[in-house]
Amino acid sequence: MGLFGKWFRKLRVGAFTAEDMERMRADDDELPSGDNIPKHVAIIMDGNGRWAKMRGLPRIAGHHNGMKAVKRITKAADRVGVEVLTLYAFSTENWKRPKAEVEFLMKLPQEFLAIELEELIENNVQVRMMGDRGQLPDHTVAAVEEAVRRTAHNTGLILNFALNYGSRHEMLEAVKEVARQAAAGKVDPEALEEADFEKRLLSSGLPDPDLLIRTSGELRLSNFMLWQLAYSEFWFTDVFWPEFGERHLYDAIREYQRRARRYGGL
Ligand code: V07
Repeated sequence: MGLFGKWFRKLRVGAFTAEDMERMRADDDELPSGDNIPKHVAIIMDGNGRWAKMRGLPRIAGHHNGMKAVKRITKAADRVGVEVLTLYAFSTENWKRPKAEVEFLMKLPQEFLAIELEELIENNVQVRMMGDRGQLPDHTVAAVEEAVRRTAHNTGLILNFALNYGSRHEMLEAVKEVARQAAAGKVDPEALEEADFEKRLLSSGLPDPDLLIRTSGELRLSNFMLWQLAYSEFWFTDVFWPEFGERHLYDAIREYQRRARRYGGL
């Protein structure tokens, strides 16, 4: 069917549903607005290596261009009023990659912050990190902690990097802490509530993600925020992360808004 065939057919029979009207309005303007902007957007930034391979470039070129997308999407998320942006930068499984690639990846936080930290501060962005600091190189931790410290009092967008993060590990650590307290007689196991568990997760204090985005066509969670994503909307795209632009984020958010409206109407 042609570009307007779908609408043309409906025009002829004169039957626009409320949903059609919404979709046509949303297609018109780029920037999502109004109610129902997701407060917390979480993104699995996949497809950097594949993007590079398709161009005959080394994988690290893909990671480098992925970093540019981080800047672009941080600005775009801030612009539409997202309050928390969580980005999966490095998983606990990523250590299995070739040593040289891991070493390159571990320099990216420094490189990113050397270029962007001043602007993040100017824009009132609060940088956070979620993950196991123990196995990370000192230079990586130092750079991230400096950014966290220098932006701790900012009140704008929370830019939360999942770095050496794995959800099962995160939950296991929370369980161990609760179990230690129970063994010490400090908590009654029967009286435990979700909140007692939640406050021991690395995302403690943040709202659960409203919207999860994964790029590059993979349809898995890959050990990312398993507890926190229990009620989130999922949005997948074939676009590789280095090519992910404002437009894609806004498409995802508009789709989220559409779903939220439908759900709210029930
Ligand atoms: C990384 C670029 C984005 C695509 C995914 C893999 C490669 C930004 C950071 C970062 C992390 C912490 C921080 C500031 C910036 C980053 C890694 C990889 C390991 F405080 N991009 N990016 N870290 N990539």
